[in-house]
Amino acid sequence: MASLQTSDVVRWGWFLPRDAALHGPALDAHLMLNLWIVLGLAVLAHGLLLVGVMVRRRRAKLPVVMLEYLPLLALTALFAWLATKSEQLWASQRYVGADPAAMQVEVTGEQFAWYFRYPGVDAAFGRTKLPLVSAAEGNSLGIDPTDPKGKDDIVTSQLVLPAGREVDLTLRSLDVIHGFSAPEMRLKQNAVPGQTAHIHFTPTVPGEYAILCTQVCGLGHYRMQSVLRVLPAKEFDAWLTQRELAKARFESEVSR
Ligand SMILES: [Cu+2]
Repeated sequence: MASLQTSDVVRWGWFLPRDAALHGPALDAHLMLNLWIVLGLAVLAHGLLLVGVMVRRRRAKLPVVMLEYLPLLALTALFAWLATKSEQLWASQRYVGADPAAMQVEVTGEQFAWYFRYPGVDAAFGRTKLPLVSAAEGNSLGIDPTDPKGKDDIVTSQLVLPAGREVDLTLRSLDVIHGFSAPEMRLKQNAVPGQTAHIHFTPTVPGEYAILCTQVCGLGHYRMQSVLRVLPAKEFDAWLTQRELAKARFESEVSR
């Protein structure tokens, strides 16, 4: 399990973790813009208060338009612009579809674990059925054995991804609402039972990162963690090939 290293705290501070995804800098910049604007407005509000007190003392009268309507209009425009920009950043990972060539990975939350499924060599996920879900029988996701597309599907407990390639995650939940979160990837998206949600991103920096659950999903919520391993492209290809071969061997032994 990746843990927070003292050197990470020294290097990245307590404010934000390191940024290891392509879309991260834009989100961080927008967050900083929001914070600077709020700081600016706080200073301005106190300045106006001071000026207001002084003006009041001199009994000078300013028109109500200058005092109330104009600032209100300016603030409405400012916050509308910030909200629109935030919405565009948010939607670019969800409503704007991923590149058709993006790698597909399915993420499933369950009390209290994350499962990751790769479609295998046929690039298609097999059908799943809830009544077939059985961790004891090695089928935590309920993959239907009668669907040939599912024969080569690979299920892992760690999310392993190649650096520099776009990934399209499909999020599901088997029981309650879970919050899929990878802080260094600037990702956070709920997994809701009965629904699928898509979120796409491109990891850029190889390394090991934490995956958390950000919804209080039950008594074991505190231990609902996993690891995201971002590998250089060649290492990832080797990892995937090894997994695919192991899966093919397993399937041929089962069918014997
Ligand atoms: Cu959870």
